[in-house]
Amino acid sequence: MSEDTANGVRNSASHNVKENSRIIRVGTRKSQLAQTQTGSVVNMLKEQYPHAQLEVVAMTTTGDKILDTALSKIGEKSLFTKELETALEKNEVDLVVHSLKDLPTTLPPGFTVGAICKREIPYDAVVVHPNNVGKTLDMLAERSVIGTSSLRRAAQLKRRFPHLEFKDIRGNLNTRLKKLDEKDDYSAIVLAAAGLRRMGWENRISQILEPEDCMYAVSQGALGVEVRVNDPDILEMVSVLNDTETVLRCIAERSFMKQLEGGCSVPIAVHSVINENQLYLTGAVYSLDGSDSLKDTMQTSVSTQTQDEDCSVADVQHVGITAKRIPHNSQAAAEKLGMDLANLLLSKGAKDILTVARQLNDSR
Ligand code: DPM
Repeated sequence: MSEDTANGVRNSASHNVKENSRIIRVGTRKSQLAQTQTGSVVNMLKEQYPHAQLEVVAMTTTGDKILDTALSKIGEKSLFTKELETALEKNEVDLVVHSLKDLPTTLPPGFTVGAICKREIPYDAVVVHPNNVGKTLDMLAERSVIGTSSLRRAAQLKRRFPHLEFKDIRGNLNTRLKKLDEKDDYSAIVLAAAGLRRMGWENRISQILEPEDCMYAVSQGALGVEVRVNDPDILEMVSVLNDTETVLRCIAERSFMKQLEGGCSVPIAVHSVINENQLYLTGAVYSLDGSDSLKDTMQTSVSTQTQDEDCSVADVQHVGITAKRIPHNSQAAAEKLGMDLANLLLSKGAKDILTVARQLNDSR
């Protein structure tokens, strides 16, 4: 008898997946970062399921094609995900690996995030032009131009470093570094440290931005695995990738953003920590120039023990996440924390700040 059978129906369903009677196709975007991220998830799955047959399918998405327009201007939230979801829907692929920060807080019906892997460093990093090696943002000359298309980064950094100017820069990581190094348009650019690390470019980081300088984006640094809601085998299979702390922090952060009705087109930033069973969430909203802002912190109790079995509440979703094995009460508490914090900021006028930011950004 296989050891799976002891765990009942749910696991015997996933028997097919684990014991190589089914080929599992993993969808990814074609960029080097996306392929690296997908490769790391495939390796983690192979470690857990040495007999599984995993195949990577690489695709180009709209977001990869529109390289000249700022992300915040394109409007379409599912820019990097739509083509991959279509493939998922048609059973051409069985799971898709994303940077969780690129996944909208509301997924189209039929899809869910079945796993969130242990978070990489979530902070933003400064990469300087070769002429500025060794410098941090405060050391750069008056009116130096910093490249970023993130409204969130620009708003916070304008506030903190008023001597600097900010200009859009687009393209994948390779393109951005090239634009920085080979021209004299930018003195420095700001990118997610996680992406740089995954690409093996950590040595280009001249400064990691602390939360006082720049708080990170919702889910930054975490990888999410999107699956079909109605594919219990795959859902069960990928659930081994879930990292409890990352799942709870990302649920709280995504819930905060969802309640604020935010996306890429408004400056929203977060910071979260779990310490001795307390989940702390700091969230902020900014005007585009950073002059106006609201920021607050709230906390809730959570349990970070993983559970082998979570049958009773097996497939409950929280902000698009179906995290088997992670204590359900804690997921619900994390989701409530994000909503409560958003409501607190809304009661102080967050809506006005975001509405103005959205209008200004649309008319840029
Ligand atoms: C989103 C933003 C950016 C990406 C907006 C933000 C940055 C856009 C820019 C939602 N997605 O962060 O305020 O700088 O023009 C993206 C990156 C990663 C995932 C690259 C990056 C890698 C890091 C990760 C683009 N999406 O932010 O430098 O896994 O979180």
